[in-house]
Order: sequence, then structure tokens, then C-alpha cells
Amino acid sequence: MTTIESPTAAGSGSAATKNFTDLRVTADTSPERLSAIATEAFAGFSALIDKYEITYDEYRVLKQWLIDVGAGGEWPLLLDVFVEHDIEEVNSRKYQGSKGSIEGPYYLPDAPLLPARCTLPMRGRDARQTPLVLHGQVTGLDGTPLPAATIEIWHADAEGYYSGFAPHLPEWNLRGTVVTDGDGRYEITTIQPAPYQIPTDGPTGKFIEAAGWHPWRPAHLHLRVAAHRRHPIITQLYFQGGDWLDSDVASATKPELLLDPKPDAAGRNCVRYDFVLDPE
Ligand code: MBD
Ligand code: FE
Repeated sequence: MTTIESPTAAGSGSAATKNFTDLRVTADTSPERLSAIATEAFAGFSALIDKYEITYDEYRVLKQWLIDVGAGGEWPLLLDVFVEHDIEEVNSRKYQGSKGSIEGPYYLPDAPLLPARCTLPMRGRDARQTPLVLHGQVTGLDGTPLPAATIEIWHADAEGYYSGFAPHLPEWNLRGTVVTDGDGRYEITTIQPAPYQIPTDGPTGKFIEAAGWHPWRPAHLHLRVAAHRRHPIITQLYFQGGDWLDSDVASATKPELLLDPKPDAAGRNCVRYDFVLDPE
């Protein structure tokens, strides 16, 4: 008999936390810059505590909730949902190429290489969803085609689960690193993703519910596009007319990132999207 572990917030949270922690990131922030930012951050907390006359009960509930966020491995989820969009906005100001969006907690590096025209790895049950064909060209700012550019793509299945973060899914399901052809072109066949719900059984979901907010992100594809001597972009693509586009819990939609696929004769949703990369 085989038992299939059911995916939980704590499961995907601890996988996302481990994945991130393994990167061992660093930044060259000076003590002066750190001190200035930390001083203003704590001044912000002081002002809130004063304005709302935060009670001891509220302080203790916050303390326990922060402990729970860590224990549930939900720091990647919480930060990427509520903070990353501003970081992305500030850091993309100097670039003119295709718009970026947040990476989110579910990127995995080194997805298997796929040729320019390819179908993402998927299970039989994924293949019963509506096919989506995303095709286009990767170029520089002046329109120069970029052969051998890489388009890393990852997205959730119809139930909202990402491979690598839910134990029941095969490794690399609905993920791949697509290499553009000699003209910088690509054509990826996958399936229409569904809207994504932040897990409601973890601390982030409980906080969203307690505040009376909704836990949804619009259906989306994640992409990372890179080429030799170009600035890589991390972005997401959404679907015109879909639910939650105007109220993404992660505040990560942009009008430039909307797809409007049209069905072909075979009933596959087809859409073109070109990526323009800035110099390094
Ligand atoms: C997602 O799929 C996502 O893209 C983000 C930003 C946060 C949680 C889940
Ligand atoms: Fe996502």
C-alpha cells in the first residue's frame, strides 16, 4: 500500500525555508546604513504602538504569531507576499526592458533543460487541463534576437501546488529551463494555471483571515529570463479577465504582464509574449 502525504502549509513552508536557507545570502550593507534603516524601522513601530495604544494582549499575540511564522517555515511566504513587491519595484526602476515581478517562495534553480519548442513535464491528470501555448522571442533593447537565452518557468498545478514544495508531486512537475533557438524564439506548451490560495492552515493564512482579507493570487506563470551579458528578469504573467487581478494578496500584478490567449483549432489557448532584456 502506498500512502500519499497530503500537502500542508507547514510542509511547503519548511521546504521553502530550507531552499532559501541553503542559499546563504549576503549583502554589503555598511553599519551606518544598517543603523539608519533599523532606527527608522523601530521609530515606525514606536509610532504605531503610540497611535493605536497597543495592548499587552495584542503584544503577546503578535509575539506568539511571529514565533509561529518561524516554526511553520512561513517567513518566505509572508515576506514574499507582503514585502517583496516593493523591493522589486525599487530595484527595477533603472531598467527599460520587460517588466519584472516578484519571485515568490517557490523558485527552484537548475530545472531540467528543455528545447526551444517543448512541453513542460506534467502528470496525466495535469494534461487533462486546458493546454496553454506560450511562444515568443527574447531580444535585447534594440531588438537583437538572443539565441540560447534561458527561460526558466514554474507554476502551480490546478490544485495550486508547486512541485518541490508538495510531497505528492513528481520532481520538476510543471517546471523547466527552456533554451531559445537561433532566432531567440521559444514555444512552451503547458496548462492553464488556476488562481492560487495562500494556505489557510498556517500562520500567514490565519492572519489574513483574522484581518478579513482574502488569501488569493490571480492565476499566474513564474518566469526567469536570462541571456549572456544581459540583466536577467524575474517576472510573472497573468490572464486577462481572470479572478483576483485587481486584488492580488501579493500586490504583484502589472498591466504589462497580462496575457489574453486565444484558442486555436485544437482548443489550445495560444498567446505570444516577447521578452526584452537590458544590458548587464
Ligand atoms: C505564490 O505562488 C506566489 O507566487 C507568491 C508570490 C506567494 C505565495 C505563493
Ligand atoms: Fe506563484
